[in-house]
Amino acid sequence: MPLRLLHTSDWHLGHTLHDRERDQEHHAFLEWLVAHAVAERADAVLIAGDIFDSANPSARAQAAYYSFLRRLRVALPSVAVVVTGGNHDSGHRLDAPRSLLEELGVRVVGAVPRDATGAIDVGRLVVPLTDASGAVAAWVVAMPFIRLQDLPSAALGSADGVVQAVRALYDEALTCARAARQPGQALIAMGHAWFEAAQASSGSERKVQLGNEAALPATMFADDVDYVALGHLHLAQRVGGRDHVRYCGSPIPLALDERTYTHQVLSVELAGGSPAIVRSHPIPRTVPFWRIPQERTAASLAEVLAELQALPPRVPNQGLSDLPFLDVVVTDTVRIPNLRAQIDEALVGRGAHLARLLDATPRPPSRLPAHLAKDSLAEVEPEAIFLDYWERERGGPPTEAVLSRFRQVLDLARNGGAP
Ligand SMILES: [Mn+2]
Repeated sequence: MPLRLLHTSDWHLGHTLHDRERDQEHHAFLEWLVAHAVAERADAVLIAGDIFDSANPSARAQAAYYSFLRRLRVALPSVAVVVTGGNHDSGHRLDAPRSLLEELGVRVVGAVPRDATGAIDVGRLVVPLTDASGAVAAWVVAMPFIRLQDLPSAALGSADGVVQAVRALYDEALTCARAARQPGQALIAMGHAWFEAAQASSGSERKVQLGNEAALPATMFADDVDYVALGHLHLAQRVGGRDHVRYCGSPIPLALDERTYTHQVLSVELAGGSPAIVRSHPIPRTVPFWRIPQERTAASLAEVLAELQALPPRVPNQGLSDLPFLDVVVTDTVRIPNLRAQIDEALVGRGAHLARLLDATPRPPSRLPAHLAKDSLAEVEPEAIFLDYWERERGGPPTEAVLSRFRQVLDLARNGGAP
């Protein structure tokens, strides 16, 4: 009987995007995930880190996590869940309810586990999975995000040393799993790290110690590892061209630039010895992400305003959390002084929420000396710096009233702030 797994990661419960909460999107995703796990008759759900957006998640974010675990259990009583900690999580916070969650078939490895003597407890990184008949069908190396303090200090001197030490820890855990493994049982690894040649998003993945300069090689997983469920990168992708070494990506866009991603859950079918069959299931997006201009990379203010005015009107009972995220980029020939006000005005009554306004209009070059050495700074008049700044930011000189107010402020500053 094949073993069916669902692979997900990087939920970032509690996330906010440009000050907007994501609770509703997360709620819709978790409801979908329960239904999907039932439809797939999943034997296990693997959650590869970054459950929460922060180490100190809100009560609401924690409630979303725990109520998901319960709903899944009620809907699919035989399902196993394996949760590992990511770089955003507090591993110890995830571990705190570990013994309670184990009663519900949820295995948690939040932080790299240690025994009573303080040594790494490799055995606790290895979790058995049972199939529908109750027999052990797979062994999972449930590796959480590895922090520098988890590694021997001698390894920390170089990126190479860090990579070697991380590999050694994976090797130890894989060796432990291989020792337990019987013929016909699958071997699975989980990880929350940066693997080489992986494609990152521009903003939302925090550069961690295993960043570009210390990426892990996909080849560290030998051919006997049937599937590697990775977290950390928000774009779903294969690693090193291997179909069974995968990032599943985040379930919702965590940055405006991630709007083009196909957010997905991976379903993995393992049948005794044959290669894993991996299928991708797109997650329905409940809140749209729009960018203006839509079809082009650059548009003038007039063109942008025309597109904004063509947006659908706001429906009377549409709350903020229902409104599409809107990313507006203006690329004009001169800087527009009251750009934000013009954009806001065009959006009155439209069914979209301005998340970001970027003025990509090229700034004229500064006329100030390129490098102001410390001893020459005194030679630059504050008013010249102010005029240069104002002109570049606002596209023209300040009015007489603004300039006179600037001179008053400067005078105050020079006279020690006395009125
Ligand atoms: Mn993440």
